[in-house]
Amino acid sequence: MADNIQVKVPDIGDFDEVEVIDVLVSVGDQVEAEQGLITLETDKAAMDVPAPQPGKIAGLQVATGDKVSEGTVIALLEPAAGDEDDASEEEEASGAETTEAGETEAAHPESTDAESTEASESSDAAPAGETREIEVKVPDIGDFDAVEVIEVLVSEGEEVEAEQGLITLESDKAAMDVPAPHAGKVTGVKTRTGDKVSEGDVVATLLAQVADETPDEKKTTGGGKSEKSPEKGSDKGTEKSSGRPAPSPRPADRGELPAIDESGFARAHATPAVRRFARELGADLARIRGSGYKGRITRDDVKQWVKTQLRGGGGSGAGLPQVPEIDHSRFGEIERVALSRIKKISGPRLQASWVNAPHVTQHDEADITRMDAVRKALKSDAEALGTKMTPLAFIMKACVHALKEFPDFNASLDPDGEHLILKKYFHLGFAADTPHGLVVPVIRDVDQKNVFDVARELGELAGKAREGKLQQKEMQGACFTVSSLGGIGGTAFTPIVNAPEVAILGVSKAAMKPVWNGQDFEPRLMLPLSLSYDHRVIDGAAAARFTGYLAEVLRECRNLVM
Ligand code: CAO
Repeated sequence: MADNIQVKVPDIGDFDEVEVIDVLVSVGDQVEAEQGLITLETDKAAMDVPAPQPGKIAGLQVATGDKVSEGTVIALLEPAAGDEDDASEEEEASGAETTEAGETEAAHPESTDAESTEASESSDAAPAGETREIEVKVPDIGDFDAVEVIEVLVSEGEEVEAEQGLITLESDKAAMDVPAPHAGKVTGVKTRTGDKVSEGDVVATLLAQVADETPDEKKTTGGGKSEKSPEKGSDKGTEKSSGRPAPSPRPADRGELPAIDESGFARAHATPAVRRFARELGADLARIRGSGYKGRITRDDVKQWVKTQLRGGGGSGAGLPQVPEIDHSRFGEIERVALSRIKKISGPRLQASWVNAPHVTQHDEADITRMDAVRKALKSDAEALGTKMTPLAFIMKACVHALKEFPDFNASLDPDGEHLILKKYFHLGFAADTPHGLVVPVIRDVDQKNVFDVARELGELAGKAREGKLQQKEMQGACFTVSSLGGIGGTAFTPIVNAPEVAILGVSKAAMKPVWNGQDFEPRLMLPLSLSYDHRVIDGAAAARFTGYLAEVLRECRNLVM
C-alpha cells in the first residue's frame, strides 16, 4: 500500500495564523487533484488548500476555527492507485510529505453512537443543575427533510458557549446553524460535512451544566421525533433554543444599533469567532448579508454593518429587498445545477462591490491605428519568444501611464471612509474567462516591465487560470483591473469594480471606423473603452479626463513598448 501524503498549507503570502473557516471534505472521501480540502480566510480573502493529487482522505488534522500557517499539515491523503509514482513529484510542488500508512487516524475522531444514546437517556432523568451529557438534535426545521450539513463548526473537546452554532445546515431556501442549547464541552460530533440530516437527528453530544430546564429547552435539546414533544410548528429553526423570549427588533436610530433578534441571530450563517465578535459589538447577525463563501457572514461584514448603522443605516446592502422566490417548474421543465466553486466565491464579492460602491461607467474611444501597426510589427519577435502579442499588453502599459497621471485611480478607500490609500506600485489585474468562472490574475510591477514581458505573463497567467492552477498569491495585490472582451466582441459594457480597487477598465473589440480629421473621413482603428469607477472616490470629470488621457497615450503609442 502506498504511503500517505501529508497535505500542507502552501505559501499564503504574508499571512500567518490564518483561520480555517470550512473543512470541505471528510475522512474516507475520494478527492480529485486540485479539489479544495479546507477553506482559509484572512482579513483580505478566502482561499482553498487543494489536494495535490487524486486520492482518499485518510485523516484530517484541522477543524473549523483552527489557526494554520504555511507548512501546517491539514490532511493525510492516500494516493489513488496508479498515482503513487507521482507522489514524490507532487510533494515537491505542494510541500507535501509522505508518512507511514498507519498514521492516518483523523485528528478529530468521532465518538460512538452507543455512548450518546445512553447519555441522552440519562440526561432526561437527571435533576436540574447537574453537569451531564446531553444530545443536541436537529430541531424542527419546517417542511425540510434530509437537509445537507454544509459545515461542522466545532470539534470534540471544544468548549462552546450557549447559542454557539455547532453545525450549519443548508436547505434550498436558507442556511441555519444548530446551536448549543447550553454552554459546555463537546464530547462527540455526530455529523460530517455533506451528511443529510432531518429533525430529531443527533448532531453532537455536550457535557453541560443544565440548570432550571424549561419544557422549551428540553424540546430543543432533545427535540427529536422520538421525544414526547409538545405541539410542533412554533419552534422553527432555533427560535426557542435560548429559552429567552426574543426581544422584538426596533428600527435603528442614528448612532444606535437595533436590538438583536435572538432567533435570527442563532440561525445566521457565521463562524463562532464571528458570532463572538458580533456579540461583543452588539451586532445582529440576522440583519447582516454575508459576503463570504456560501453567503457566510465575515468579520468585515459585521464591521461594515456596524459602521453603516452608526452613520444612520442603509447603504451596506444589509436589508436589501429580496427578489421574489418563484417555483419555475410551474411554467415548464427545469433542471437545477450547482454553481461552480469560483462562481460561489466571486458572486457575493461582485455583489458586495455593486451594493457598496456607487458605480458609474465612462465610455470613450481610442484611436489605436498606430499602436496596432506597432503590435503587428512586434508579433513575429514575440512569437519567436513563444509569446502572443495582443492589444491587451499595450493597453496595460498605457494604463500605468494614466494611473501615474491620476493617482486617485491607483487607490483604495480606507475602511474608515475618510481616507484614500494611494498605492505607489502598479500591480494590474486582468479578468480571465475560464471554464470554471471568472478569475483575476495579477501582473506585478507593470511599470517596470516591457510589453514583451507583460504579454508573456498575460499568456502564462491566463493559461494557468484556464487550467485552474493559479495560486492565491497570483490573484492578490492588484491596484486596478482591466477586463478585455476585445477578443470576443461587443461595443461597450459595464464592468463591476474589483473592490476595494476604485476603478476598472473594460475594453471591447476594436473596429475600423471613418473618423473626421477636419477635412476628410479617415479610416482609423478605434478601440472602445468602458471605465467603471467608484463614485465615492472618483468624480465624473476625473473619469472623463482619465479615459481621454488613456486614449491619447494609446493613440501616440510612445513609451509603451519598453
Ligand atoms: N480588439 C480587437 N481584437 C482584439 C482585441 C481588441 N480589443 N483584444 C484582443 N483581440 C484579438 C487578439 O489580437 C487575438 O487575435 P489574434 O489571435 O488574431 O492575434 C484575439 O482577439 C484573441 O485574443 P485573446 O482573447 O486570446 O487574448 P487577449 O490577450 O486579448 O485576452 C484574456 C486574454 C485572458 C484576457 C482573454 O482570453 C479573456 O479571458 N477575456 C475575457 C475576460 C472577461 O471575461 N471579461 C469580462 C469580465 S466582466 O467584467
